[in-house]
Amino acid sequence: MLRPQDTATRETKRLDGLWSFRLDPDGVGRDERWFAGPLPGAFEMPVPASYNDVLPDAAVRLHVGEAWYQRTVRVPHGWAGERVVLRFGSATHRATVWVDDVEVVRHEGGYTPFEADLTGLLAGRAPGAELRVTVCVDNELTFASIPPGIVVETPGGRRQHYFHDFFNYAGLHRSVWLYATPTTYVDDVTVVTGVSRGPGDGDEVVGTVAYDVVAEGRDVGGVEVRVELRDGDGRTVAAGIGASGTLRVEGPHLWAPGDGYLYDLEIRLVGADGVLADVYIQTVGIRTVEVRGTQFLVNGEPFRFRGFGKHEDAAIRGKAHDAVLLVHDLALLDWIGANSFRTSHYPYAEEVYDLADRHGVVVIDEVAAVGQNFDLQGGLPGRGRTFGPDTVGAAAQANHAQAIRELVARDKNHPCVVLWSVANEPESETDEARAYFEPLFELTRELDPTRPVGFANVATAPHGACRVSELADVVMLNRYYGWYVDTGDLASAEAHLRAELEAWATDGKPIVVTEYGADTLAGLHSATGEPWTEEFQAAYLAMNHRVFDAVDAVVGEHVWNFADFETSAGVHRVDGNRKGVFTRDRRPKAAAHFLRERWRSARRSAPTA
Ligand code: GCB
Repeated sequence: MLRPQDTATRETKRLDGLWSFRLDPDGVGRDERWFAGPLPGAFEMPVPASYNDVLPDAAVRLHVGEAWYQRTVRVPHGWAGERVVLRFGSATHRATVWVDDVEVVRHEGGYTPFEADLTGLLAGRAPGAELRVTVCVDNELTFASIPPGIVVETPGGRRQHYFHDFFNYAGLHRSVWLYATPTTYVDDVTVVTGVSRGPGDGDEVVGTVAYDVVAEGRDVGGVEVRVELRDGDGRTVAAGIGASGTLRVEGPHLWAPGDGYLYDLEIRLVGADGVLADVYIQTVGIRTVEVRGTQFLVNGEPFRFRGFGKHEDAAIRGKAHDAVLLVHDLALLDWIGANSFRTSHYPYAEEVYDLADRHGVVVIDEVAAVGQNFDLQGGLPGRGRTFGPDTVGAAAQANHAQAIRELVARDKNHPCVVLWSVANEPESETDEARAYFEPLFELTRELDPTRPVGFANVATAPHGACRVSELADVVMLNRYYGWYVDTGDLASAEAHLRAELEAWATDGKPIVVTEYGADTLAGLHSATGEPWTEEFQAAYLAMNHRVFDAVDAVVGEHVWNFADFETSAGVHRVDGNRKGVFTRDRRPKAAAHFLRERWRSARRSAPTA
């Protein structure tokens, strides 16, 4: 799905700011047709934001069910006769949208964009019409949703339980847009890049950009697709005619970790009379990704992942996309010498990938399939296995497949994305898990044959027991030796971690340790390095690194987590999860300085690895 864009033929209007908002604890809004007029009893709510922590009110924070947003918007006068689209960056976890009294779109899944074409609805209206946009957002998690959850009735009201370790923030977390395109328009583009040596010309490198443009609309039969690839200085380096083709770039400036060089692919639809029907610009990073044996190669060079599992999380804002935090977080990644992160445990805002592209930061892109494991914290004793007809079954699998489709459709053209993660720590040692995941791996490869696919394996499904890892191209392991097991006993932890990694290495695939970490209370110190202290976090990381450095197949280390983050309340969580290397407000703990030493010196010796 393309992004809203301002070009010679397109215009955008962002609908962020204060919307009217109200909860619907009794679920009556639809019957009472709250969309049909000004939202009754509403108060202000900023967009983008999670609604949970904006007000000091437990009823809002812990609300379960539907919540309503509304605002009016004027369609710019100049858009008369254009195709007009309403687009949501996300609505967590599902939404129904009305424009005036008309339902225009429904969407399931809390972390991918969706849109409604309003052109038909606007037909016959005077230019500059005012529209009432109403969104009903539902935060309930069920066995069918991605991620799963269960709602229980308690004396205090309905409560949402879930099996993942981050707070169930909800609302409109990303920008809402109204945008206009011509009625004949570029609907989609896919680019796949390659790098080869020029034929017969020795060492000369040739980049290839295969493109596939989908045009739609009223006069689509009467337009020709023309593309032009421009380098960072605006010079045209290749051009093509036709909806698909392959451009050759002699001596390309490759996109590489630490070197986010981008080209612009300008796509034009041109009518027989030479008139420009539409123009859209797609950024392109020329690079390759490949798994070969135990190596993960970017542009044919071994790449080692150094960085974090992150979260979209901040005080008050919850999971809102926030440009200030985005720029700051990427600057902190650079400061600490990291080259990559995982979008644990859901697709992030599109702006995050844009910046990662431009900064040469490598991304493992994860779908929101987290907590598909009833054995873990918050589990449901006695409920049996996670995957099955009465639990996470066919409906969940269909939603999971759709979430993968939307993820790949959204992020396929980002050079920063090098690996798809189809789940985090699912039950994976059972036949049912295997049957559930096999088609999802196939689907991901079918949608994108160019990137490896993996999932983050949980400690309770070690090598030999896990039935899903053989489907993966890369072994991704979340391991907490020294924290959840061998707590505080780093000598035992080291032996156990090493034994396990050596076992996984026999599979002959690259291993990325996608999580290792220890809860650490900033400011807590101890001369003897007790768990929860800043000294322990650094010693714990050092132990892990000794093991990683001794096992050749380990090609990546992602500390859990970049920053402290909010979770649901629980006896193991003190104001959230404290495994951050930075605090929630992004102050470095002692471990940050320790990591900086290791990662910056690695970067000095291999700037693009
Ligand atoms: C995990 C999960 C992550 C948790 C983390 C922890 O394995 O993947 O979501 O937050 O452990 O801190 O327990």
